[in-house]
Amino acid sequence: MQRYSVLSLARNAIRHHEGWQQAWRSPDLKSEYDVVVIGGGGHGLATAYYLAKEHGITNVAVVEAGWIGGGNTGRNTTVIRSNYLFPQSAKFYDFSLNLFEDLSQELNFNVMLRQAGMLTLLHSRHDVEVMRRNLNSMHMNGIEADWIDTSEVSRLAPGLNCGADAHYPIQGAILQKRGGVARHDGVAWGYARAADALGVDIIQQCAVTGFDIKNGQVQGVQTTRGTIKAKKVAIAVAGHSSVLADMAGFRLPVTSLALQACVSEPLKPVFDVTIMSPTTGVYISQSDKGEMVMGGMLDMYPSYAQRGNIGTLEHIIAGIVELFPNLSRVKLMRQWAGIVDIVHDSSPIIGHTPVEGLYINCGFGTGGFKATPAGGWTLAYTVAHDKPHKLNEAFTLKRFETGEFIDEMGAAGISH
Ligand code: FAD
Ligand code: PYC
Repeated sequence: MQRYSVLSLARNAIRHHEGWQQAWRSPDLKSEYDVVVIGGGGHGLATAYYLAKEHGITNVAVVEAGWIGGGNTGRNTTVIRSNYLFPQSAKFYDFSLNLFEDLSQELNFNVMLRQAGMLTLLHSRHDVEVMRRNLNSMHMNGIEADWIDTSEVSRLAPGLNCGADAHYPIQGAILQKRGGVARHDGVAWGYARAADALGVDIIQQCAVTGFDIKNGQVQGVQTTRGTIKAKKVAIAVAGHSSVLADMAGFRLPVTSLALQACVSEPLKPVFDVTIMSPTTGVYISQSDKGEMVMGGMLDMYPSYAQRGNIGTLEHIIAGIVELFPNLSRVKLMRQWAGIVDIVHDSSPIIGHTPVEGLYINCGFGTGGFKATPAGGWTLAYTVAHDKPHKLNEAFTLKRFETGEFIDEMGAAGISH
């Protein structure tokens, strides 16, 4: 564990910040591991951490094509919540939220969790009726969430146009008090440092280019830095899942699409809740730095280009200004996109693949940041025991044979 005093901060500043001890090693790649995890995003790093911590499997490599957290983990808008519709999802996402609540202590790394609440705005009688039903299911699934009226919405979100003159007048909202945000880089770095301390090798700038498969059983992976032997391989590459599946000779029910987001210039604190408006298709939160963090719908054509088109960005801004007219005078500072892996029932896939010894975590689409701890935890369990845990047994590829879909389109936040 590293602790830094004010003195050591000053010393490192004088050294132009060149003397810092690295938070994780840059080890040489070994020729063989017990498990190779492909993808150094939050899910891959969490998988490696829980393999080591929960199952004692420490001879593990995480191989990352770029830099850790450089994919969707570092591009998302950090919303965390568990207000899903079906019992399987509610259990899974609430387990993740529970893990998030202890994560800073668990990893000894501040992931800056802020549980100021998550508001889902209701703009019509239809929204109200649908969300009342959803609220009942949440309660039946043990998820705490409340109906709040427009005056309470207005108190929690100063600047939000709650008047009758709004294009889509606000009729109330659902509030999940335990919802909120966490620092996405912190989650990746925290898992990386803790996994490294348990002996996991984190190998950056190492892309997997193929699989060695014999008699239907994985033997290892080919990478841009050579071949690695491993009897167990776990894929956690989000928007590139179909590419990896293709390398291993099977197909996934996944489409890759760009999802974009943007931030404004920093402002003084305005509100601390996260606000989602399914009717206008946009959401907003204010970061600890003061920027308004905003996003909306997917760019609706398949792509691997990590940028979005201007039409979708305009849609996001129009929706935000509709909700917060005062923000029309605020400058937009940055825009970016990530490639998300969309499954048509808006639920993830965590489990076996048709290749023995090859496992996958994908399909989280627009909403997998909140699932980082649970995604890693359940994938690690599945790899270690060669069978899914109760929490992910409904989320395997089997449901595409049996038709037991878990349609979370309405609860996926940004619908997909
Ligand atoms: P990633 O972080 O993408 O990691 C996968 C890694 O695999 C990448 O680093 C990539 O370089 C690597 N990789 C790919 N191919 C290879 C290869 N051949 N060899 C080696 N490595 C490879 N979710 C929420 O819950 N809340 C939100 O508010 C939210 N907002 C979002 C906003 C945006 C703009 C975007 C794009 C996504 C958002 N999401 C949100 C979704 C969330 O970001 C993802 O579901 C989640 O981060 C996926 O994590 P991951 O670790 O699976 O993938
Ligand atoms: O899943 O809550 C979510 C989300 C918010 C913004 C993008 N995804």
